[in-house]
Amino acid sequence: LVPTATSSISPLPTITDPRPEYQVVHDEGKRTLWVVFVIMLVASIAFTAMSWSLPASKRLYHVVTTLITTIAAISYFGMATGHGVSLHDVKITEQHEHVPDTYKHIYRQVYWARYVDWSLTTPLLLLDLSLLAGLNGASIFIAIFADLVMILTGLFAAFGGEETPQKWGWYAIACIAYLVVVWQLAVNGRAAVLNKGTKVARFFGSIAGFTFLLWTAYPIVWGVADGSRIASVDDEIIAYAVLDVLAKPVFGAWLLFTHQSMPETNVELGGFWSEGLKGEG
Ligand code: RET
Repeated sequence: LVPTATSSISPLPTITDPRPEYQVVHDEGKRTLWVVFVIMLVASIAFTAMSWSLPASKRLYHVVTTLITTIAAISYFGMATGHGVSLHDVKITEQHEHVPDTYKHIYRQVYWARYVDWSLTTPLLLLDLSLLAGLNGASIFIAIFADLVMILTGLFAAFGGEETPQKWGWYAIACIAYLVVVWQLAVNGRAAVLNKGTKVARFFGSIAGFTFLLWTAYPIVWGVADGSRIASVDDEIIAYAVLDVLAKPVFGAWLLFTHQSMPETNVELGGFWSEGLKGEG
């Protein structure tokens, strides 16, 4: 690379890279986004149908779970049509001997719509699990706010600059917040659910364990795709698609069908939830 006139007087690297690298979505990724949109839509309709014949007081899990898949459907519609995505300018300094350093530019698409989706849906998923466990209000509050810290700092990490502590610093903060979430559910959730009997405790152990494994895969995918850019944008879309389908429609169907056949999972919220609503009794 040939140094420019300005770079010889400036101590900073100059942008001389004439051909930046573009890491963007292709047909495969776009198709995947549409497929997941349809899956989320169908799941939302199915979960709504499942709640139809139930009294309002028994619809709590249905309402929360349908909201989760509906928000995901909206987010996937946005991403499939090209919304909720930005071109993140990644600058990497390239050092040269004798000539001034230059910047290498990589432009990678970041789907920030995911973080909007997650900031709404992961608290709702935690609410489902917390209600199932009979977790106390203080623990639910801490879990949900730690979860919001995790998602928002994850968003900052996604737009963090290279060669500064930003990206991996935000990532580390998000991981600590994630540990707080896990702690609330694994320690306080497990203690609370014992009051609901062994059947519910066993079910909570399985579905919370499934959730823990899935959720832990997200920061791994993030590290490989957004963090180190080893995975292409299409591969990233496919990886999150698989995880999202498992974490929302599959999780939701498992919860709602089990709830149907296990009355011990009922949540009593009394008048706060359903007083005055039709369909009681
Ligand atoms: C990020 C990156 C920063 C570190 C951590 C993360 C965790 C994300 C998680 C997301 C879960 C999403 C779900 C979506 C619903 O379908 C933000 C990726 C820890 C746990 C369950």
